[in-house]
Amino acid sequence: MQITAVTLHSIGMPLVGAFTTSFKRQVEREALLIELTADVAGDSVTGWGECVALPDPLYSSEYLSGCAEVIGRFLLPRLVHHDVTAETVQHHLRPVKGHRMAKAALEMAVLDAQLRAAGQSFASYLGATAARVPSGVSVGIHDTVGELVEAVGGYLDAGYVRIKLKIEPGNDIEAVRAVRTEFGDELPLQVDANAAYTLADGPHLRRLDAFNLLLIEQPLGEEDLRQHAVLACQMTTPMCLDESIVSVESAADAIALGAAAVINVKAGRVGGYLEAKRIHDLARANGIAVWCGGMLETGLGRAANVALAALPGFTLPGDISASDRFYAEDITRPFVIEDGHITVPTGPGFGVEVIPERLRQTTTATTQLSLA
Ligand code: SMG
Ligand code: MG
Repeated sequence: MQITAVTLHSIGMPLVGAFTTSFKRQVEREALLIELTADVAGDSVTGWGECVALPDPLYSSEYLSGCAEVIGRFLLPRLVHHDVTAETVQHHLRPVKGHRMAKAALEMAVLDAQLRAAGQSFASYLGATAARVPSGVSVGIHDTVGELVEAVGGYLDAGYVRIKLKIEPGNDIEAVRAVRTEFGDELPLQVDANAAYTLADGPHLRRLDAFNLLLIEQPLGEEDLRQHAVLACQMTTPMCLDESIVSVESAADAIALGAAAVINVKAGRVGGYLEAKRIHDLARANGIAVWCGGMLETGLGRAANVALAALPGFTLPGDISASDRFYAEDITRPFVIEDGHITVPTGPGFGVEVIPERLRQTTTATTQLSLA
């Protein structure tokens, strides 16, 4: 395809309730959407991408306004004078170091346009095998254990099949104990620290082993692969990495080191859905379970995540909740939870349409990028 126009849409959507992690309390999702129009064999098609970066560089080094700058100034110029396909975007962008979330968003828009032109769904393109995926929910840190237990109860009533508790030093053992006591040993339960601990916390974290958790996600720093391997030997709870896995190469290293028994796959964090698929394939060949993470995506990114999670190696429920877990109103049709599952879209591309009225209501800035 030949790219003919690219518009960046900055939007803001209020969350239905505050979402607190070890690094931030969030009450709104600011997001960056890419609307890309291209000429595909004489037809004009439009595809959409979503950048998963947060406004501040607290989850990872990337941040939203930085991504917008990188896309317009360094990434798009490397695509415009080529006949690009989704499969060659990564190749064209490789000279630019890092900036994986920015690259992923652009690749996503190209992919959506390409699949729409071909009339193919993303799930079928990937080779997805499931028609619906089990829905897990990520529960933020609450002020009191009582409020946390109440929130978990609400999600279980809604049908979520797996609970993930966000933890941090001082909000960990007792929170997990309270949820186990209230909801029993059978509840599929896991925790996510977002890099809030150090290896010196090993003896403390080992206390989590008593609660039969599915996994502990990213207790240590992004660059602490070897330390995660050491910690994994000190605990019986399976070690899962999120922030540390930024590419198929880092996934290969983590597996070889024994730093990850499980991998949280997020397309944005690893530079795109095609790299995410490669990590799925690598993990599957190594007998490592993967599950699909979330970044509070709008319906666009959520649609793509649901298709990714329908690949056969995604053997654990993902952080793929219904749209209303975060948003009263989405910018696409909402994803709903039915019998604990979310249905994989079957329409062309990601299979969802941005609702113009909703885009208008949520937009904070629109930028038409130069193709010169
Ligand atoms: O989209 O359901 C979601 C959020 C899942 O907890 C979630 N994401 O570290 O896995 C993670 C976090 C990253 C975003 S926190 C603002
Ligand atoms: Mg995480």
